[in-house]
Order: sequence, then structure tokens, then C-alpha cells
Amino acid sequence: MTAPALEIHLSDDQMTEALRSDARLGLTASPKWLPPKWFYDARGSELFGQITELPEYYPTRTERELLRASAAEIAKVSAAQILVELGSGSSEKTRLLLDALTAHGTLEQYVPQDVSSTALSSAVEQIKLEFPGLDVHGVVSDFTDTLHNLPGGGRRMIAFLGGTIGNLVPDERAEFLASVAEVLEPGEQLLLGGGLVIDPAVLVPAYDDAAGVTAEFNRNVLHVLNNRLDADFEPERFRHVAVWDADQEWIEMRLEATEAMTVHVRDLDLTVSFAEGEQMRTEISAKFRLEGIAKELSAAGFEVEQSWTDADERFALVLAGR
Ligand code: AVJ
Repeated sequence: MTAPALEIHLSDDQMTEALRSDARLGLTASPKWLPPKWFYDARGSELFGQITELPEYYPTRTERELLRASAAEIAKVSAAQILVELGSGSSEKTRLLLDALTAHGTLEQYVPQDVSSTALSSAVEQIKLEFPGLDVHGVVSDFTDTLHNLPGGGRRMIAFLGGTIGNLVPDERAEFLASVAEVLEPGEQLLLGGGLVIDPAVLVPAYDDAAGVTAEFNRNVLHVLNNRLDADFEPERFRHVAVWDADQEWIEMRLEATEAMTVHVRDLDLTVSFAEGEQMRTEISAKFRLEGIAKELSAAGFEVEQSWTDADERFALVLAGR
């Protein structure tokens, strides 16, 4: 029997349990907040896919071009046999790495990890078709929990692309990077993609597009609460807000109640009131400076080997070794 293509470390029941605890915590806090990982049910992943194609949303296409330019070099330096990708989503840009590592002749296994089982299973199926010789093994989990069950038996590179590292606050980031360093052996690498601090006039529209796709993506977390926890949010009564916090250097997405309302989260036996204009934080997306990334990486036990930025210095790809 062949190994299953998808390994579920986070079952549907566990996911509901985790959402229950996050929702209870975040909806009873002041100010209210929800963690960004709950955007990504099937519809949320689909909406994120649409975001990546918006004219205002530069990160995906910028990172793709950086990968295109650097993949051969990354393959040579890493000579990875196992590519682990955290928060792989559709694995769309990863093909560039898979191509380069295949051409280099070292790659044996690809282990994409994501919270979205729908996005992951279709990515796994497609990549299996495109790379017939490759052992592809998807893991459904939270990326912060994945490191304990990392595959072994070959030289590994962990890719964490897209700027998803920016969803973590600095303390969480430090802890996360240190635990990545801890699971890697000397000579293995982390490939990190991160958005850079740029002009808010470019940054903010990337998180508040004219077509309103990001607004719909943001409100999708309310649909997730309705579906999974039997809540009665009326998403259209919440306005999408994206603000640049210049001190923290992060974009904050919020949902603002357009009027006073009461929401029931039946599964939690919880009644939540919103005042008119009340804002609930749904995501932070931190942006970085190259020196800052290097500092954080070295504090975690990594050494930066090489980095790439685009001509407008909007995005960085950093290869760090243990
Ligand atoms: C998938 C977390 C990298 O922060 O840019 C896109 C998510 N949020 N538009 C990001 C997102 C709003 C995205 N990441």
C-alpha cells in the first residue's frame, strides 16, 4: 500500500475545537480580535487566490519573479532532497523551486503543509501529475504545530513563503523561528519570503483593493464562524478596514460594525455585542527591513546566506542556513 497523499494532523473536529477556543478568547476580549488562520476555508482560500491576481496586490507576483530569478541558485546552495513548505496554499509559486531542485537532481520529496485541506489536496494532486517521480506528501496542520513531525532521511529545506511570517507578532515570530532552527540540522536551510516596509500609498491598497475582494476575504471569517460555530453574524453589516501601523510596521485588517448589534455564537453559548463603529482585528501583516530580518534570523540561530529583493524593494527572499 502506498502512503496516503494527505496526512491530517488537524482533523475537522480538532479544527472546530481550536476555533471554539480562539473565538471565545477573541470575541470576549477588548478590543475584540480573531486569528487570521480562520480566513482559509474553501471559500477563503479561493478568495485569497483571487487576491493574488489583483493589480494592487504586489506580493505574490513580486515573490514569483524573485523565485524565478533565484531558484537555480537556491537549488545549488541547498542541494535539498526534501522540500518542506509551511503554509503552502495552492503551491503555485513552489513549482519554480521544484523545477530547479529537480533539474539540480537532488529532490526526492515534497511536503507541503497548510490549514486548508481543500487548497492542499488539489495542490498535491496537481503536483503529483506534474512531477511524477516526486514523493509528495501533504500535511494538514497549523504551521506552528508542524515542526514536531518534520520528515527526516535527507537534506531538508523549509520554505515559508508569501510573507505569511508577517501574520505573527514579534514574540511569536521569535519563538517560531527559534523552533525552526531547532529542528534543522547544521547545513539545512530556511527559505523565507517577507514583505518589506514600503510607501503606505502602495501598501494600503494592496490590503484594500478597489474591487473589494480583500473586503470579502476579511468578512469570510464571519462566514466561517457562522458555519462552524452556528453563529449568526451578518457579514454585510461589517466594513473592511486596512490600516498601516507605522510604529509596529504592520498592516492591520479589521472588521468594523456599521451599526450596534448583538451576535449569538450558539455553539459557545455566547452572546456578543458590538457598538456602532466598533472594530475587531482580524489580521496583522508585518512588513520588514532587510537588516531586521537578518537580526531576527540570527537571534533564532540562523545565518543569512543570501537574499534577493526586487528593484522596487517591496519584497525579500532570504536563504538562511543553520
Ligand atoms: C497569505 C498572510 C501572506 O498577509 O499578505 C492578503 C494574507 N491578507 N490580503 C498577507 C492577506 C489580506 C497574506 N498572507
